[in-house]
Amino acid sequence: MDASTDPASAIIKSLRDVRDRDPSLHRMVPDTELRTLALIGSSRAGKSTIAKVLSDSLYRPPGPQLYSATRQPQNQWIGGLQIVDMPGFYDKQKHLSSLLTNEAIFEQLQNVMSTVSIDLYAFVFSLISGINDEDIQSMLAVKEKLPHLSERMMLVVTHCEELYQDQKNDLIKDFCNHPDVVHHDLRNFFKQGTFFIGCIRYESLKQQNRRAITFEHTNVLQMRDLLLDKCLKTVHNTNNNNNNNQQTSTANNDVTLPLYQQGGTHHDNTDEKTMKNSSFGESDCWFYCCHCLRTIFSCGKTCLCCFALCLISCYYVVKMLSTASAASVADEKIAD
Ligand SMILES: Nc1nc2c(ncn2[C@@H]2O[C@H](COP(=O)(O)OP(=O)(O)O)[C@@H](O)[C@H]2O)c(=O)[nH]1
Ligand SMILES: [Mg+2]
Repeated sequence: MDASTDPASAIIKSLRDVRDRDPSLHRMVPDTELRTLALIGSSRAGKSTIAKVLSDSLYRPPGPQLYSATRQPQNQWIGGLQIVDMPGFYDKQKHLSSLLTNEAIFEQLQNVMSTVSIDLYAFVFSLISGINDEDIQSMLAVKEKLPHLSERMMLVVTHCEELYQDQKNDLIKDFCNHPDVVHHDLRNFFKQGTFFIGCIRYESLKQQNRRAITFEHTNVLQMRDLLLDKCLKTVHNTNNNNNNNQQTSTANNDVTLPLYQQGGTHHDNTDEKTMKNSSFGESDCWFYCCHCLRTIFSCGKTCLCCFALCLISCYYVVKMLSTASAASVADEKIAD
């Protein structure tokens, strides 16, 4: 709708004026703070809206829609924070022929993971539909196919613009006590915790309800701040080299470019490739040893475990060789 004829515009404008007078209310990410956040979850959970709200707390959602809008990974930048917005599982389309299967979405995710180094993954679900079977099945599928992401996985609940803190606490308790969550130990999969987000409601805008809009926006600002804070504090530890690569490329922040055309974000993400087929956890010592066996030849880096393993192996090899040569000397003596 044209801003000049849109009755809610004046309310949004006045909120924007107040917000922009105090920059601490609407945290922006410096270009030098390089992080990547991936948004995954069921279709219509609110992933694309999160990307918009992180960019602008006063984002105005469109009216209700029935179908999924995101068809392929979308790339968006907020300063140095790159947000990868994935198409949702259990795609909803008008024509069955254009439906994206869950397998196709996993393939897209694997492609992204092998191209971009992701610091944090947000599994998104909507408060509106409650936690439904599609959410649980999607969580289980992600946990099963990509168990190593647990260390970098957080849960984000959308549509929380009207919630008070105690209601959020109750939601977390309810989630933890959900029979499937308990049965599959899903709670432990989200090692980065639970976060909440929302946006100004379409209905409040439609009704030009200044009080509701102001209340929702105040909540959105707080939730957005906490979520951004989390993004900035979390750096995936194998990311250091990649970050150095990125440092030189942030000037190329064209948010309209599709994911694979973003200059400078194409990392050599062999770590992800290795982990894909690994059943070891990241914090597991053996994981690092296996990791070392790969890196020891390429960059010479190794860990103490591998170093000790090498020493022990060398000791036994030398011992075997000396026993063998002693035996052959003894054989020769006997033969003489
Ligand atoms: N009020 C409100 N509406 C939301 C929120 N998140 C998403 N929506 C609405 O829910 C619908 C689906 O959101 P979308 O971001 O496209 O979901 P996606 O398929 O996961 O990307 C849209 O109509 C959004 O406007 C939220 O936090 N609060
Ligand atoms: Mg979307």
